[in-house]
Amino acid sequence: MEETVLVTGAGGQIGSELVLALRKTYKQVIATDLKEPSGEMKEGEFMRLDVLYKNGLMDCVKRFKVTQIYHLAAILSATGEKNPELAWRINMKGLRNILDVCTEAGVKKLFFPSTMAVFGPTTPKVNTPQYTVMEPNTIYGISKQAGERWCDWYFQKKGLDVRSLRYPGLISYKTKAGGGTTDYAVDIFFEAVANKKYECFLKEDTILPMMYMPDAIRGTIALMEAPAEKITVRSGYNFSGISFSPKQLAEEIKKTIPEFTITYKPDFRQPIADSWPQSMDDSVAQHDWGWKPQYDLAKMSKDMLENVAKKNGL
Ligand code: VAH
Repeated sequence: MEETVLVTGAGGQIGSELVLALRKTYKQVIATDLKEPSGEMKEGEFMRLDVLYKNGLMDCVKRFKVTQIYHLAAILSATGEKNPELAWRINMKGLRNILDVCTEAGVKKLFFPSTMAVFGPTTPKVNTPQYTVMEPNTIYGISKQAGERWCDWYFQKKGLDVRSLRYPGLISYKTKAGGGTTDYAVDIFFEAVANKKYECFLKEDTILPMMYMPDAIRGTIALMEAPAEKITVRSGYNFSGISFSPKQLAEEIKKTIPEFTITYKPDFRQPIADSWPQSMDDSVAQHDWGWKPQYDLAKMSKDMLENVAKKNGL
């Protein structure tokens, strides 16, 4: 049967690259978002879609005979702390609408983006296990932890083939990150190339799990295309790439831009970062569906600087 893929939140940091990657494999990939598309996504199928409007979602799924959904629409950690009600509504009601449309319309597979933010200050910080204490203290993390529980329930009780990854901070140059606590690791490259300096909103020794977007996109599609019998986790797989601090990242950038300087001015995002792991153990993902990252800190930094420079016409 012909596969038709629907992506919500397609204009975001992950969505804008995931749509392009999926269009290399699938003939019909419908990119949807609340805001109009930009860049390369203008060329393909796009629909304005509000995940809070269930009837519109159902109409779209039935009209295009959607067989898979990647549900990326969400409010991230920093924005969520400023707008708790909005974050809870979009992250929870939006997900419930998606889960119900999938089961009522017979969508075969669903991807749900979870996050390392489902862990909290009482979670072991180094090599955080797949199964451990989870007491998130951000609305974003609480909503994603509840989302994981809903996804597992829809799998157990309704047989929905839903799959999920606990993303670390994602680094990309095609679309800037929006509203996250890990955004410094994206902004620093653009500032380094444009201005040779950056004021970081986290402390220099704040180690966080991160991943280069090409690894994240490849792993996401690999998970969705793995045989169902290999999937043992229906809440969210720990998913990790590289762990580093702002100081370590700045040192790596200086290898290419020796005159680069960094200053530190921690803001409201510091306590959010302090509540998260420093590294995650993703051995279950490695075992179940063969996950293995390809980018380390040096390779990612080099690729980012080259591509940000190209974007700046340098
Ligand atoms: C954020 N980039 O900072 C997101 C991510 C784990 C962090 O989910 O909120």
